[in-house]
Amino acid sequence: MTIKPEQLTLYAITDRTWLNGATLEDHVKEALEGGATILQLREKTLSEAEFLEQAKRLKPLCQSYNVPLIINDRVDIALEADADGVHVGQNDMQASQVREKLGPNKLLGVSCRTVEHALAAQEHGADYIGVGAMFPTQTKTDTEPVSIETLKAICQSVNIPVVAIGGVTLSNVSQLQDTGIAGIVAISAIFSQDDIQEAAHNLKEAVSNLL
Ligand code: TZP
Ligand code: MG
Repeated sequence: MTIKPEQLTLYAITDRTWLNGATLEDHVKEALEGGATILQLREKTLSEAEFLEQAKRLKPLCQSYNVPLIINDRVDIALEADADGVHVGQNDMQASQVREKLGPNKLLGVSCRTVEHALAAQEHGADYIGVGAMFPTQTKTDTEPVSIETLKAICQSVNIPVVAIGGVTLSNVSQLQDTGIAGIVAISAIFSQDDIQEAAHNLKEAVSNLL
């Protein structure tokens, strides 16, 4: 399935770290109210059953905002929850295998750090590509930074949309101007903030101004 670039303007990825007693649905609703255009459920600590239940709870919420729900890593959970797609990294299931399991009607996103990764992902059926980490981040510490030049080269080499991820904040988002991205991905710049809705709104405005 293809995704419109404008659906990737502000890509929010969930994180339970800052829930502080709130539910993930509460936080996601705030991000959606703030204007997130696509949402990824990323769970690194839940059991399989809990992950699936969480995905099933988020599905109608995202649908009510007309926002695609993407599941991190787990094709089986995406299919069972009838999510809109899956996002995989270079160390997860191969993109071609994911596409085969997903069929043509779901979205597939692939994390890439090089032009070679990006061309392979496109060839294997990816609908969009995530590139990063672009800036230092506490959220994922096992990733080396990707240069702005590499980001630009990736955007030029593929004909599917590209989003920039990793350490993106209101203060550095302008550095992504003229790279060719369709949007930005944020975890902490949205979900660690006291006012999630306002954080999402401000980020979206900043990104929209440079696209
Ligand atoms: N992949 C590359 S960097 C990253 C992921 C999942 C973390 C992004 O989180 P943040 O808080 O927006 O830097
Ligand atoms: Mg992964």
